[in-house]
Amino acid sequence: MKIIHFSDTHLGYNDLEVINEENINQREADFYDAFSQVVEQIKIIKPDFIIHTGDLFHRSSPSNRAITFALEQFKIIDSLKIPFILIAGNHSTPRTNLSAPILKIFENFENIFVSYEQKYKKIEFKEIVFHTLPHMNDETTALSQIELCEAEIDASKKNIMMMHCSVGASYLMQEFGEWVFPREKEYIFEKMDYVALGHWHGFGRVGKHENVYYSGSTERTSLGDKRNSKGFVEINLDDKTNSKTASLFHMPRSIEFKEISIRPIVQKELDCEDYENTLIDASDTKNAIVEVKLTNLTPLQSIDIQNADIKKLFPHAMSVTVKREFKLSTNETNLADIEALSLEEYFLAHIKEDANEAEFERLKNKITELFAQYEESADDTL
Ligand SMILES: [Mn+2]
Repeated sequence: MKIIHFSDTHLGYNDLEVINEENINQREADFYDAFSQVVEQIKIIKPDFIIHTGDLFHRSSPSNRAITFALEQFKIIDSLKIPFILIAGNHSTPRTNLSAPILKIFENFENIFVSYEQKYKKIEFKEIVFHTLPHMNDETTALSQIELCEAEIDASKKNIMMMHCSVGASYLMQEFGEWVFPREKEYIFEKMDYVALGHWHGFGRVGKHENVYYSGSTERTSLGDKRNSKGFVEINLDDKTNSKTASLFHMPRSIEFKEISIRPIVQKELDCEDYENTLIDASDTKNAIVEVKLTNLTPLQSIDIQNADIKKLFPHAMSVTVKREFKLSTNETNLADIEALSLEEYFLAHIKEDANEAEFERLKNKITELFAQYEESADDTL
């Protein structure tokens, strides 16, 4: 029996203010692309079941575009006649009872099974039971729901547990309302054939549990997430034998991470000690998200080197962000540089980076005027 597990697809997420040819935020489009890649793989692999462990959408009230995209993809999945089981994560659960959970829109598909009502739900098939524990805003309810789940384990079938939470403190995402699975209940995992987790965005096995996995997200929701490998998990379960000894061990035959191809993040460092002569290799930055760190900067250089100049070094990148790191040791010349530089000059250089020429000229006059006024009032000799 084959299961595909994916999670944290965050449809509707957008970032970086880059618009593509179809007038869609490029990062938003990247997330749709990642989802489509998983669906393409599902068509090829033809698993027996598909599971998604939460954060299908980035927000609990997604945009029309995100909803439309999801409905199109779900129609494709539904037509494959493979049962698709989904649970709600913290991003798709409304924080108040006033708004309806978005996953409700999938209730009318024949092969799609959703669990979003902040309580345990058992989704049962002939040979397998999916124990779903969607995101719950209230931790006290959560404990009673875990106990319900435990009571429903069916030793004559395969048992799969699905949750969107942190297991142990090492998987905390520092997000509002995240749910930490109680340590004293972790022994339940051993009674399951596989425990599918969502919430943590990197693929990986959880601690000492050999059958407990995060599939990770399908894209990066922050540039701080430097992991370049994203994808889904393919689980092969042995067909259950009736012998008592076999049921003592709940170990899937194989668990394999399948990578999809996502936009790379490339980090570059530019040492400003010898800025003029530094050669930069941009050959690996095509369509990439590029992060450039300028190091050993002096304050004067920081004004001279504008972000626009750095961006020109990577003409084929999707986006370029610049981080500035100043030289730590200030020798005499540097101190002189700082003193020679007025606050007004600093400020003007900053404005110049973001404004176009006409706008800069207009602002420049205003700024000069303001600084003149300030200097007058600050001059106590008057
Ligand atoms: Mn998430």
